[in-house]
Amino acid sequence: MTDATRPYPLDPLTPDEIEQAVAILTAAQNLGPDHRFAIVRLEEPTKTDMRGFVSGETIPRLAFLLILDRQNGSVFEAIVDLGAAIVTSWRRIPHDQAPYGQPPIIVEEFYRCEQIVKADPGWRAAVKRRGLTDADIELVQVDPFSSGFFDRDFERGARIVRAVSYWRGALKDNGYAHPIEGVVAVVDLIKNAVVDLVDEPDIVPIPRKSRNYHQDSSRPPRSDLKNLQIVQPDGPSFTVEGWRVTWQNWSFRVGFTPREGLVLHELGFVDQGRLRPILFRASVTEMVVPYADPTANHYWKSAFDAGEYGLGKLANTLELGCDCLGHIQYFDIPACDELGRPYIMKNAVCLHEEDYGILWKHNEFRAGIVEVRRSRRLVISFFATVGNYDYGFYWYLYQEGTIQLETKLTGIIQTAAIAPGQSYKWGGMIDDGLGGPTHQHFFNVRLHMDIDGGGNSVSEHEFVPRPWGADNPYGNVFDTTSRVLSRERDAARIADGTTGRFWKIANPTALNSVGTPTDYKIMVNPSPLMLAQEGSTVRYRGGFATRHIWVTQFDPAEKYASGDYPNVSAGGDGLPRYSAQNRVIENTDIVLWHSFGHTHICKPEDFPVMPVEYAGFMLKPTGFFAENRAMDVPAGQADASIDHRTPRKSGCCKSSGR
Ligand SMILES: [Cu+2]
Repeated sequence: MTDATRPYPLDPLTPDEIEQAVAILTAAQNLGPDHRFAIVRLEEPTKTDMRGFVSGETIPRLAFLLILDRQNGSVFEAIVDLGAAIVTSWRRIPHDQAPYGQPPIIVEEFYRCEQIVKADPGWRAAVKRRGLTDADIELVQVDPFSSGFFDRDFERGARIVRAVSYWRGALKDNGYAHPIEGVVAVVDLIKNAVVDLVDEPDIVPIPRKSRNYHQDSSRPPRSDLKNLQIVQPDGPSFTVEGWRVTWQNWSFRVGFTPREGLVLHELGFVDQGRLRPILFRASVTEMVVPYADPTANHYWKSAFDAGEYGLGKLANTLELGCDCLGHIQYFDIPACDELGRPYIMKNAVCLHEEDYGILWKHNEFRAGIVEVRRSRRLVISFFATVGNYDYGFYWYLYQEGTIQLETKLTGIIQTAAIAPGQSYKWGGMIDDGLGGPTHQHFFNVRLHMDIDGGGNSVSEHEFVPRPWGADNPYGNVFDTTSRVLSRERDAARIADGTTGRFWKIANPTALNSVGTPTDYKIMVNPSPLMLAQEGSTVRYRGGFATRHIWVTQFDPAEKYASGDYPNVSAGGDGLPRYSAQNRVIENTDIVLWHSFGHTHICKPEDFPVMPVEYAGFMLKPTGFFAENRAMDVPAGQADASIDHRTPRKSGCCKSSGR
């Protein structure tokens, strides 16, 4: 245990620590006004380090810093030991050698890109050919889109974005209703110049119909919605001490990184008086959105929103009553801006409880026993806005031991201008002259498993009908196959709903009440894989999305499904590379990675802002506990939220005789 003045080893860096890390590195490496702090975060201790910590060892507080020299494009990774006040590692990243790769796009580049584009005579001429005036250009929205990679001279080793533009009638006008088709400026953010310009010969008119969503501009709101309040008069059932949360036998620690956003550390469940580990660390390490339109404005679009922008860096400040309803506990996240100054991301992570319908129920008519329990779940979430899209990441913990991740996809779709009288070949029409290109969204969650501590193994199971025979005389028998995935290459797997294929993560040395290894199963949803062709650059860059399940032997250097530097990378890094080592993954320290997503065919209902689409998965106890672990949930605990002024002695959830 730590005292209150010292951070727990997994706690995010404090503002003071961020300031110290920046100062130590700046002095040691003589950093100047052109150096940018692309990422500053805790360099986390490993599971082994943490076991040492529990038995009394001290763990140094380390900061990881990613530095970009915007003068010459050099990139450096540094580790600073805060206790010793020294730089323990300073390494140049060979971004100029294949497979290349760049730090994420930083906020100042969003603004710089717009200035560079609008000052470029070629681009100005191209948009004027489409009917824009100098005054119109002032209001044009320029999106610095991560560029993808096609092995062209101006891409190799360069720090580029591809800029697409939108006409706007006013500053608050929704530009995505007015795409400027056929014009793409490739902007080199080190040379501060447009290095390539696409200006298609065929002019598609810019759709001018306004499609806005902000409150002053949209239709009058419906008037028949009554007030809904969530009341917890006795306060919430969770306890928060620093970054540690306990609730209904669950225990975990909140973490946060610039790239991943929310991280759950040391997630476990107290069972028979013992805290039993389940996950050492869980986070979404990448997501990619490849587009399926081959034309100039779209073929290269494949945003890797974690590695090319940073889900944590783009986290929203959440608002009570709007983003979150009920009794909310917010976490403010210490962060570092690109000039190396610490700041606080207010209300970036939200923690609250939700009623979730029925947990379990039985109505025994003979004896007159009616027992029903209401389910409560703990929600820990954050929202990131990456350009046009907004993504919510919601972890749910349930009282009987289930863990769920639900991602929420909303915001504004990418759009394309369509010539009058034509339909959109590569997507769906959403309004006159306006289409939405077909695309996919792939998330990848990294689950560093810790089922009951010790080594873990993953097994694959399927349901198969048993042939007729002496042991199946009525034809009703079917079997569940079981095979342990023993090597990494054998563990890059595809889901199959027709056979109900599923995977268990077990601790082979911890036996449960019926004598088998304790385990959890991962329940994956029907979910597409990458549909881009073998040999396409997006498939190579987003290789993690070609399989639903990957299992790797833990290596602290293997943190992200797409590798360390997906931005302007030729690809090949991340899970396909990790997995190709074919290490042993049986009864050892393993990481389970799951790719899941959504294939999005755009439709009128997606505009001007699309209603939330969901994707996700669950981890369920399947032999981890000795019985339904929620049998001890009390009856009637929801009554108070119905009417707390006159608490009922017995209510609908109570056992009642007839
Ligand atoms: Cu979409």
